[in-house]
Amino acid sequence: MTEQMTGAQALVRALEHVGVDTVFGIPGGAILPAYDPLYDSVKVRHVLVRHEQGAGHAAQGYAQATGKVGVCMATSGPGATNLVTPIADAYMDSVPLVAITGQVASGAIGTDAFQEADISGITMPITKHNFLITHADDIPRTILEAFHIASTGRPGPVLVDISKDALQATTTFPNWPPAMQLPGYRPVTRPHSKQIREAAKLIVESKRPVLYVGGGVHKAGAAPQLLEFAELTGIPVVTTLMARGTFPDSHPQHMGMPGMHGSVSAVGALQKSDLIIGLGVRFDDRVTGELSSFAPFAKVVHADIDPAEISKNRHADVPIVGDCKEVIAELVAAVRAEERKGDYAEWWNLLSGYKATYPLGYDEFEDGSLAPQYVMERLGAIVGPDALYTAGVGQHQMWAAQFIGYEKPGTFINSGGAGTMGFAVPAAMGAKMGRPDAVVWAIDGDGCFQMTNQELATCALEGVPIKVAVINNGNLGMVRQWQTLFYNERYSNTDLQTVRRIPDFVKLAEAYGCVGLRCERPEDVDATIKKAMEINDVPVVIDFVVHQDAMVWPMVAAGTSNDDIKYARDMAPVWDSEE
Ligand SMILES: Cc1cc2nc3c(=O)[nH]c(=O)nc-3n(C[C@H](O)[C@H](O)[C@H](O)COP(=O)(O)OP(=O)(O)OC[C@H]3O[C@@H](n4cnc5c(N)ncnc54)[C@H](O)[C@@H]3O)c2cc1C
Ligand SMILES: Cc1ncc(C[n+]2csc(CCOP(=O)(O)OP(=O)(O)O)c2C)c(N)n1
Repeated sequence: MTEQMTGAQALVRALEHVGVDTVFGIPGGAILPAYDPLYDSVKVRHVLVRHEQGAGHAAQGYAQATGKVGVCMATSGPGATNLVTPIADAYMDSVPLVAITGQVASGAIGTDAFQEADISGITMPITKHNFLITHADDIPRTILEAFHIASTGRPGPVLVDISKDALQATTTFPNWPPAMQLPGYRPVTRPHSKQIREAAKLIVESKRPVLYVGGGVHKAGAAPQLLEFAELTGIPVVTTLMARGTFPDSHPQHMGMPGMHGSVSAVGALQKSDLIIGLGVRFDDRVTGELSSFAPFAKVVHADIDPAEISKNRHADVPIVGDCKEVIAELVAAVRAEERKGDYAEWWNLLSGYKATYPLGYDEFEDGSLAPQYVMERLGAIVGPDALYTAGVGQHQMWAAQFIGYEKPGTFINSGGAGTMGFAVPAAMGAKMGRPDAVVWAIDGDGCFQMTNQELATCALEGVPIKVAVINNGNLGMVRQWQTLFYNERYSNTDLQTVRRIPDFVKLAEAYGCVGLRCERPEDVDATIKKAMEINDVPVVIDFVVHQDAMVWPMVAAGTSNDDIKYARDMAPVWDSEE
């Protein structure tokens, strides 16, 4: 049955039809018509955030915790431009997001009207697709299309910009679902069988294969298929920052995370391999290091749902376009069908040697101050593998990747491609709203925390009891680390002075209606984490005051070869690049 209503009412009705239960946003003039029917919706909960950037990251956290599309909303002009960072972040990390923005009335577009910004133009290069709607009749179909595009194929952000007059005009709500008009959009999910057979042949013939596993494997929901494939073949596995937990850290075939701050065994597994089987990975520069010297002996099988990724950075000898769940399931069948079996004994000798000789580790401080890596280890041990962890960007993010220990897919949610400081707190809020049953920890730096901590007010008011571990080293630590290593210890503008307790994070937490705790000594870490775990009615912030000189190791310096990986400062090269 068709029904007459305003464009704004049609928008809310369409959101209900596509299954939206949570929208993060802030109202303003151009989007105001939409907020009126939103007020009446019993299906859609609108969460009033404190900054639109928080709305975008919360929607990302929600999306990554639930596998559904995250939704954020803002008004025109500055409201919309405040969403640009999370939209770019979602684009880089392939997060399904729909951002809905109000636009000035269609007749005023292009006149520098009050709060006008060409947000569809601005976000053109950072969205999977975007729409500008100026007719109310187009709203329901476009919403359906936006959700379809965001969530299928390679997931990504879609912007829907709606002029104020379209929201106010009268329209007829169509029978649901309306027909989508996306003739050119047909993501390929089934891999080509010839390519699969070719890959299986290379796998059994190779002597030094490695499974290079990325965010696409988790997005495909293919962790069980990956486990079966890895155990069937006995091939070592590395998981990128975006795939932590997709293969259990505790599994004996897991070599760890590759890349700039990866483990020696994972970097070595790629660098020394004769066959890289890349599954849902981007051959990102943080992983390859200097591209021309990356994995010089390896042939490459590369499977990705987005054909544009294949051979983008590294030539693929066997390109496979498809969904990783189907790709891996078919690889399992194809390897089983091969009469031969790979012999990787010598390869395992080499990699086991790397693993035993160069485990992840860190130095304690003689003055008894806290090592941040120890905090991560204890968090992982006490909180356990069922929790969701988000992270900001910097040293704490890398330590969280290295030392917590992930056993389950999707349990580590962070900003990989864009590296957006301020991601952790709002993403944790969104994750907790999507998965209220889960314990959600935000691991943040003192720099990052000061970018978006205002969402703690939202958490306290909306009853979202996240837990925040601020790794407070008083500095923009990751930048300071680069200054230590590459700028002669000239610490230009990286001292945040939070050691002087400005702001005092405990008092700040209390001002936001949260519980604030402080921990400065190793012997207090367990008790403080346990105390935070016992508080489940309000958000908790722990100010972990750590030593400012802790560094992230191993490290491949930016732009250099993976062959130059340093296990620790002033240590000789790990291997001979000719080997
Ligand atoms: C400070 C800092 C340091 C970093 N250091 C490291 C590091 O040491 N190591 C590291 O690994 N990363 C590091 N990163 C992250 C890095 O920048 C990249 O974000 C990351 O390496 C990319 O991971 P990925 O290759 O798994 O690709 P993702 O960005 O996760 O991309 C996923 C790929 O899978 C594809 N895909 C999506 N869905 C499917 C599907 N259903 N089926 C098949 N394919 C699919 C997509 O098309 C895409 O190509 C760092 C980031 C920061 C901020
Ligand atoms: C929005 C943004 N601005 C600047 C940077 C550059 N940057 C990367 S890490 C970092 C320091 C982060 O400091 P902090 O949050 O204290 O974390 P730490 O590295 O000390 O753990 C900076 C400034 C960034 N990634 N994002």
